[in-house]
Amino acid sequence: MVDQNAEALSGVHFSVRDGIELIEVENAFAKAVVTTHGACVLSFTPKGQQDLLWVSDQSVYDGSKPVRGGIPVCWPWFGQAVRNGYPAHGFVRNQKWQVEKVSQLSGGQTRISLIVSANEASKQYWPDDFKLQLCIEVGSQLTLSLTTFNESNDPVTITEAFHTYFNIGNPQTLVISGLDGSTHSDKLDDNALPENQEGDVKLLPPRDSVYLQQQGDIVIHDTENSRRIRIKSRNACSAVVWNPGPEIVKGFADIDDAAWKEFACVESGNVIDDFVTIPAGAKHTVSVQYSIESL
Ligand code: TA6
Repeated sequence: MVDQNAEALSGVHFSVRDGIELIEVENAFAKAVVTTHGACVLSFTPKGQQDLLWVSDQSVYDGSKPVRGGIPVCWPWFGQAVRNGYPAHGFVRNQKWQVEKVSQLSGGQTRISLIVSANEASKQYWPDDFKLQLCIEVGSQLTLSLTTFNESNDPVTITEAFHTYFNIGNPQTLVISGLDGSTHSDKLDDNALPENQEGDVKLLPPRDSVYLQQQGDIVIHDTENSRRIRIKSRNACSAVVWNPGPEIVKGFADIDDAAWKEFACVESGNVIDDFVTIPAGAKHTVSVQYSIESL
């Protein structure tokens, strides 16, 4: 249940939609909506701007699966499950997280801290004791910090990502810069060997691209919406760029066939060979900051 003090905080409102809890924030900088189901940020709209994020109209809010869109948290593995029957992108995005604290910072930003710990459901997939904390800061930028506390007696190896669905104007003209020098491979191009990424990346033709050892800011040039979206990250070595396009989208029950044009997934974290090993009793934090620049 939510901390009663949090309820009293101005500009923070708790509600339920179908079967999941929503936390609605409005402060001097922006509006945002977060669900405790998967600790997923569903919306972030800075004052005078369009929503940074995209959520499918076909999303399910009954808690049976992650909401399609926003910023799903992929942990403790990214991508296809390690074993048959295990959920893709890990299990925490389909678990109910607890509200640890909601506070207003001296600058007027709103900070929400959500946690999930090892539980009976997680033990079927992941034997180790852990605590996972997501700190979300809503200001003129949106900042997320995901901290893994290894509470087991052994080192633990994870992969992780913020699987962010950005609201975009036109996939034909969208360009992504800042991936130069990383090692690129694409799931849709089975034959291609990993290669050094040179130059900007377009969203089309459809891609499911991983960029390992990526460094520096990533910028999404959303010219149709007269904006750039800047992604600054800390302790994230990987980026992923995904758009299903008009054919692959048909395999997603919770994405309308025409809606592939509305979003670009640009994900930040540590995936595949960029895995992270956390010593027993230690912790690891990966974070991203999203900001919108008008053209
Ligand atoms: O990050 C890209 C990706 O791994 C794609 O291959 C596609 O499967 C997408 O994630 C969505 O995965 P989901 O499990 O959320 O349907």
